[in-house]
Amino acid sequence: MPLSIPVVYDEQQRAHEPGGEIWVGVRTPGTEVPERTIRVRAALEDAGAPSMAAERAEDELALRFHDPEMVRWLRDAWSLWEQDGLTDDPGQDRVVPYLFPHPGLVGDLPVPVPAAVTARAGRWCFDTMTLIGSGTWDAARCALDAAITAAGTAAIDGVAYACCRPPGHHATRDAYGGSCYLNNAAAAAGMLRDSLGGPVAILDVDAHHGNGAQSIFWSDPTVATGSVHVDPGAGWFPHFLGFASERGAGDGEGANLNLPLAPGTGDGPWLESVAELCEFAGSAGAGGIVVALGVDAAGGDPESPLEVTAEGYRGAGELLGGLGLPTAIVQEGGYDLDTIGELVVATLEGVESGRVSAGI
Ligand code: SP5
Ligand code: ZN
Repeated sequence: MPLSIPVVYDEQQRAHEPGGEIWVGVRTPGTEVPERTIRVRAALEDAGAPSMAAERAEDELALRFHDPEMVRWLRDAWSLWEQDGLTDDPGQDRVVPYLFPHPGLVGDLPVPVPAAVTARAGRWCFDTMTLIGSGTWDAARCALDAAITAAGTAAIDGVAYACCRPPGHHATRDAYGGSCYLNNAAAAAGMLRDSLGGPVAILDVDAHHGNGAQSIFWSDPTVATGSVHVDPGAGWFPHFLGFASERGAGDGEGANLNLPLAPGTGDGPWLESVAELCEFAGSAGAGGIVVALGVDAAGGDPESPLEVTAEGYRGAGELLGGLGLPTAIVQEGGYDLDTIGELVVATLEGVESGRVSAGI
């Protein structure tokens, strides 16, 4: 049977060519490449899934979870970098930060927008790995549109998948990093919540902690946030957060759930954690879910040690689909080009069969 989940995709995302990552000061080839979603889309087409165009959302809707100054920077960074001649002297062909307004540097003082473009590059960025080139802004903005379109479709038709890149789940209200610029899943959750008129949950199964949504909705009980990921305490990105003790605050106290797992965990305990995320969505009263679908927890992925199989991802899809709720699935990580397509197909097939089991 062909897959029936609609796939929202926008060609514009290919224009984002990060040109590698600067890690420990060394430019490495990087794994977040245009070929990723080209492969996913091809595999979904082969599986018979129908395509849908992304609709352009109003900026006020799409960008509401980000600091307008950060948005302005993301939009203008490349042209400012070029205008400043930095591509010739020192000869850097991407926007790369060198100085960050670390709390140990600025303390409680207000953080200004620095005059120098080179310094501005660190104002809203938390790592050196998330580079900006000529097509980055348009691609990131289109990824948001794809996620919002999928959420709007899910609210009406039950389920949709946004084949997004660049990914978004590490981006916070006012900082980007981890190969993410704008938080696609957060935008989708806002759309789904408003369309359904009640609380929703973001359930993040990417191998890395979904720190962006955690931070954006930290005090907001209308978007519960849950994430299963490799334990940052075992030495994995994002290192500084993603611990089980982080539970939200104020009105959002208890509306954040982190389930860190040891490296090498594999399908069994990983699926138990996915089931726990599903229960959490239920107890948060979620009337819909956004699945932040990273397939980088798979064995063979260069960015994580979780050793989940394609059958594991199918099982996760069954659990998530089995909730029987309106479901927007948003692509996050997944870096093994040879398996990324089949992993996404397996997950979506699982979602479909889970929904059938739930009587949808
Ligand atoms: C969306 C997403 O999955 N972002 C995760 C980015 C995590 N990147 C961490 C990179 C850490 C350095 N990798 C070095 C690989 C050296 N072979
Ligand atoms: Zn990841």
